Amino acid sequence: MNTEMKYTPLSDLSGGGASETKLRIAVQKSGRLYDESVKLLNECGIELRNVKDRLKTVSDTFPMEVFFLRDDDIPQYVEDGVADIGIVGENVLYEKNKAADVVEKLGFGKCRLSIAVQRSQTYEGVQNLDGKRIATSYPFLVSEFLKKQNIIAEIHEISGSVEIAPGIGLADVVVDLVSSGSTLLMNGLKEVETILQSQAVLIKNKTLNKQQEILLEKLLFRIKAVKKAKRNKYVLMNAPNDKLQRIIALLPGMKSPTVLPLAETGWSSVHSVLSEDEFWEKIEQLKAAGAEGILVVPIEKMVM
Ligand code: PRT
Ligand code: ZN
Repeated sequence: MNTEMKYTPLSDLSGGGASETKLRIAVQKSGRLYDESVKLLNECGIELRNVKDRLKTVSDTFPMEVFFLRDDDIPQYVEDGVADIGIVGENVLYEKNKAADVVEKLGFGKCRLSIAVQRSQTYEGVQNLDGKRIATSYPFLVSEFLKKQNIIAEIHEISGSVEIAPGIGLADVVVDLVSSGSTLLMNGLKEVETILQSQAVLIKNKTLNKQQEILLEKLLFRIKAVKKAKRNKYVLMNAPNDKLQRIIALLPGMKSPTVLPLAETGWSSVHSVLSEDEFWEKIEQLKAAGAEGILVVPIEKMVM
């Protein structure tokens, strides 16, 4: 274990004297993961007190303490057990190479760690990286990648604005996070290889006690219900009774669709749940099968 303390100790943060076990979670203080992390906790019924500019806060609605930290420090805090769990990008987790378990992928903060070269440069494969100077904020992941590919190259660690390195003659190649690709484009670079696909994950310390595990299970149950709800929509429609069978056959539902008689004789209201992946296709099929007045409603939680 790395005993070197590179970050500000939070030892006094976890005090407070309360005897009740609290799950201590580390989330990004500000930046790309902050809003979604706090939103996810809220959607799980975990409301946080005075979040603004705080180093830590507590929830009144769940036994939880929240530490707001730089994302780079989160894996270390979780490995050390200063925080029990954390929300961090896979890119940071694997770069820091700390001992923490991934509990759940959270579906936000999606990006990829990619190799990019100048647009004018020809790139035929990883062998082209041999002997090159590579600028990156991810020296560990890059060196692991190069080792696996038997490539020897020079890694230059830069903490920010990696994309300008080739333009100022600092490097031939960059390895950086990409989401839309516009940063690379604006800097005359092209993406040629992906090293890692990344998203925000919930991580946990390897040795949680029984009570902490129970609280984590509770949280995970809620996170899964929130995630599932986001992938599904509640659909209501009217249908003439003679077309019900065809319509029902198109609908999956949690058990089977709900069918209720309408005030108008010969008509029914059909309710069901559709997954995002097949949503539009199903709506078209339902319409063609005779469904009318189709309403689509978001689902807040989905407990199976
Ligand atoms: O202050 P702190 O250290 O906590 O934050 P930070 O500045 O290190 O990180 P931050 O807030 O920028 O990002 C936090 C996490 O968001 C990252 O570790 C990733 O897991 C995730 N994420 C998702 C991204 C991106 N998408 C992303 N596009 N992080 C950074 N970028 C940057 C990238 O570095 C590049 O500069 O955005 C640019 C590329 O974006 P496109 O859309 O132009 O391709
Ligand atoms: Zn960071």
